Amino acid sequence: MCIMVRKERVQQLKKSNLKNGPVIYWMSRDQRAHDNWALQFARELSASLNQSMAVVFCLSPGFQSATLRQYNFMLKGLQECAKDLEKMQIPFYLLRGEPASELAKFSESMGVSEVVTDFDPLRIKKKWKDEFMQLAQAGLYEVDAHNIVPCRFVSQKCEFGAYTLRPKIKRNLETFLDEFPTGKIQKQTAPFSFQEINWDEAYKFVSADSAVNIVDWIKPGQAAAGAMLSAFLEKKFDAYSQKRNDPTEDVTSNLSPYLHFGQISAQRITLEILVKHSHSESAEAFLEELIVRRELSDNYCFYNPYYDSFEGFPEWARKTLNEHRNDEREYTYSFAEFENAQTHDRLWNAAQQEVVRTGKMHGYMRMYWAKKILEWTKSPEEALDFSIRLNDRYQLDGRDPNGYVGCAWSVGGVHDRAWANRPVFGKIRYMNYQGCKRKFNVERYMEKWLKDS
Ligand code: FAD
Ligand code: FO1
Repeated sequence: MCIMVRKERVQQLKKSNLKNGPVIYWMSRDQRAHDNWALQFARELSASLNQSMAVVFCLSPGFQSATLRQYNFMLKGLQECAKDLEKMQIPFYLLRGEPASELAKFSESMGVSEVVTDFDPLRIKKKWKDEFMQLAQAGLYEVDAHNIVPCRFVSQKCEFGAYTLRPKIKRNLETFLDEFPTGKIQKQTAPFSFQEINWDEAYKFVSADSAVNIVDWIKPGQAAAGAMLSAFLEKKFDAYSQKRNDPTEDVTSNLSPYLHFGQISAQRITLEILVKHSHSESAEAFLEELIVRRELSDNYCFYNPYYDSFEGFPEWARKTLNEHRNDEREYTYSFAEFENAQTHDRLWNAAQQEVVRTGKMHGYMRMYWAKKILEWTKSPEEALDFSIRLNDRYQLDGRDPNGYVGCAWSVGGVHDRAWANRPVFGKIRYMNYQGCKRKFNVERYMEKWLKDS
């Protein structure tokens, strides 16, 4: 089988020290058996080397303080992914511990010559890959299975905003929106074999914080992701362009937890939309978010090492926030007061209750929610820290480039422009209760999320 995966998706990070040996796909970000370019590349590479192939996932305990809510969603999805792979005759191994050393040990024990892993712009993944390359003899390829237009290819710098990245994505979209090859079943060969995985053991191993409960309104896994997409396209899509910013309306896709864990491919979603709804206003609005905004987040995190700190903000934003550091804060709250929705603002408290209860705050409220944290904390650094920590603790889709950018946009004007100067915010875009009131029925939203609290 020749290599069909576009070379722009593939980055060889390290040449192998071994002449031959089996291939593994070190799965991390894109946790799915179908529509996965990293898996596809590993299959093509192993076939071209006439070697066998397996998939390996390493469970990292306490991954950036993820709680039971996120680990449950991920583990249920991995369990389904392992079954899908077995139907394709591809063995799946679940390792536990420090990923770099566990993968190096596994590779050495199996004589693995090439490891393929998926692209992820976050610092922790770069650390894992660098450590792995220090420890292992095997070569390392990285394949961008998350972005439709590969992050490294579409731009080689940190973009100012959607307006600078959008044309680069648009002119390449047609080329990279290709159909996924239907993976033919390959025979399973040594040294890999099918593993009986004790998933209950895996749960115990992560020993995640159960104070943040599992949510039951959304079912984890690849099949449920497909069902969520179909339901969105059939029932909500037409209203999306008009009502997507109204948190009292349920018209957004609810696909972000699946996209975060890679349980569904953005490319698959786009291909489905272009078949069923191309050139509608909703398609335009939705694909702007799904492709431009989402891939802009990867661009920011990949090219800006300070993606989760004040230093990462644009110069104009740091300047204006510094000028207003000593402005009087009418209210200031501790992390616990925010977490327990104990501010003076019932609308803000309602948004916090929504994410504590459901694991997913409406996108429009996330902007208001984070901007009020800027207004009611001692410093922009504390505001960014609180918003990221609260976001990642309660959101199912947390710990994602979209979240670091969402918080940095709200608090530090990333990808935004300067607005009229005002206390505390300086020229950072301001949002307030009155603005929400003009946009949607705030009473209805508060009624829904504050009742029996
Ligand atoms: P839909 O409107 O159906 O959008 C479909 C997909 O497009 C989303 O799943 C997402 O992948 C992408 N998308 C939509 N809006 C954005 C956006 N503004 N930026 C980047 N991609 C977008 N998104 C996360 O995935 N994880 C987070 O932790 C996260 N934290 C955020 C924090 C703040 C302060 C803000 C302002 C935004 C945050 N977002 C985050 C972005 C956005 O709010 C969510 O992606 C969206 O609400 C998810 O719901 P949905 O899938 O129903 O959205
Ligand atoms: N990736 C892994 O390779 N191993 C893990 O154990 C792991 C746990 C985890 C828990 C919560 C969460 O939100 C993400 C987690 N990830 C893990 C990373 C995830 O796969 C994504 O790659 C990144 O979070 C997004 O870039």
